Amino acid sequence: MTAPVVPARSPEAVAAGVSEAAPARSSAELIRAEEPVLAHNYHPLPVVVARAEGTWVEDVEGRRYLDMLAGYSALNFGHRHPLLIEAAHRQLDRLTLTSRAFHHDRLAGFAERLAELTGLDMVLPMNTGAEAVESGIKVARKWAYEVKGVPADRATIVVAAENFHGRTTTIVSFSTDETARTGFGPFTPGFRIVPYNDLAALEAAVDETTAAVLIEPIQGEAGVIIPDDGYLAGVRELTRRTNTLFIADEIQSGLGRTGRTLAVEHEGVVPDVVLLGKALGGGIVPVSAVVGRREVLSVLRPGEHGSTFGGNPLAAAVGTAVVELLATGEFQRRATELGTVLRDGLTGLVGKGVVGFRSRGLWAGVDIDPALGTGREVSERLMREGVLVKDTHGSTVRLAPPLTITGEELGAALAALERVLTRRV
Ligand code: IF1
Repeated sequence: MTAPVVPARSPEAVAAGVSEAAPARSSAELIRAEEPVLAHNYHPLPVVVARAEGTWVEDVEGRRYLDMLAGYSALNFGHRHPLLIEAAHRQLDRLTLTSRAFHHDRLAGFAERLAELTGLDMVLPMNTGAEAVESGIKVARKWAYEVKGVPADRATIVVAAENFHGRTTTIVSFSTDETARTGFGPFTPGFRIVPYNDLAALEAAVDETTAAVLIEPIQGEAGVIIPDDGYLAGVRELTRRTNTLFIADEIQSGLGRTGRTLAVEHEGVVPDVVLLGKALGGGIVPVSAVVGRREVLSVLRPGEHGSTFGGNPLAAAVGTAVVELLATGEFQRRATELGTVLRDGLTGLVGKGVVGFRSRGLWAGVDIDPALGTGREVSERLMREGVLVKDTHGSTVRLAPPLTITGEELGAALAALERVLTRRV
């Protein structure tokens, strides 16, 4: 079954969805209009999304596409999940922002439910993933000075090569991706970089100055790189033995994506700190959080850290609804079951344009035969087949659909990939 490309609807029908104040412009006109006025920090596919529901997005002209990127895993529950939209609407009609200069009636519940979901004790609510990472770095350093006894300003944090933790100056300070770093120095000191999935290298890098090991349980942007069984357990053992914090960045791997609430659960590991973001906001508002052991987050005292929007009522209401959705286990089950369909489908394409892939749950990094084109070229061909994906590096394409995807939709996406790889459409 091919993903239906709905014929363009009448301009009047399309315009009906657009506010009368703004005259309806075509996709091409909107793309052209962006050029002089929008920073060119992305090279988007030439599709202009105007509406979406569940696994499907629709462009300005009414063409429909299967969304196999899901906002880089920020749309785990699909576009506009009805329960999440309802939670947002209810809160929009009551209270949206107080700042944390005052309490509000949604924050305790959000923190309680999020702590319970992760098996940890305390929550520091922030907004974007990078803010959660930055906050985790600050808390780890303060814990090192006040609890571990590292001399002032000497704390180190060990990270993995090929990491992706966000785009702030400090975070790109420890990136190994020249594109993400070049031109943004000077950089923040205090980080040591070791090869991912290498416990010996990690052991050698951790010493009495080390506050934390910060890693992704599965490296997303690197191409869905899954470490060997035992790596995460090894990191846990090493950090416990050396009184070092294990900080797991689950911003992309967490919240159901791999078939578990957190990816670390595949090895039964409980980190000292978990960083969450993306899908925590239900694809509606930016919501992120640092969730950790009491001993760690207790180092923060009034006035030492903060954020205008961190933990705001609308974010807390949506975040609470997201946690309630995850508490049912439905999305984790779907990611596991349909992950098998994805894995089997990709296995069938190995040797037919796919040279290799890595997958866990509904998350896959697919290495395309470079002879067939770059990841970008494959993404463009898939777009013309009604499927939206994003390439990572070179000829690797990432597949990360909403966890609400049906077996039929997943089959349609895999069929489109096969057509693109075999018929050179
Ligand atoms: C972009 C991909 C990139 C993340 C992990 C923290 C953050 C991210 C594991 C920061 C964000 C996003 C950022 C976005 C594209 C996407 C991404 F890996 F998901 F594909 F870039 F590498 N930790 N990842 O994946 O969260 O501040 O963005 O909320 O920057 O282009 P954020």
